[in-house]
Amino acid sequence: MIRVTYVISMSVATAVLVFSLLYSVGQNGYYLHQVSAAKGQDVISTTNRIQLLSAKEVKDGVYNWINGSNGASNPTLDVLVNTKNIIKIQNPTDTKHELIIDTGADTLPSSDDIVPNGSVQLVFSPNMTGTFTYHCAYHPFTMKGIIHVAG
Ligand SMILES: [Cu+2]
Repeated sequence: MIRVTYVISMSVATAVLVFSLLYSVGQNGYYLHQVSAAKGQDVISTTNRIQLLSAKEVKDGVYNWINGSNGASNPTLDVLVNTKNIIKIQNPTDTKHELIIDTGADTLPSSDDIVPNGSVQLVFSPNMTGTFTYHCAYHPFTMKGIIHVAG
């Protein structure tokens, strides 16, 4: 895991995005999805926490998520509350995948489709701590794990 810390000085008096998704799809550019927002918070520093995830065909037609740093299958993801947690996902397989985080929100944080040989960055900024699950939309029984949101 690579941890990049930098300070953003922002005077956001009106609205702070607390659940937001920012992801890039290959060379196609960036998309911003706002899932929910809270008012009246000032963000004076942000720690970016970067995790690497990859899809892998572990046997014929069976896929797992793999920790890009240590190779663990369907790893537990550790993210921080009120933080831009960047999950970089690579898909070297020949089928598409979609990472979905089961937060219980009306709109679940999602990578959208990650095409074969594609890569996506999912930026997950949770506003509450807790333990959630994540899964692949296409392989929910073999590509799934736990995500901890710590304070
Ligand atoms: Cu999948």
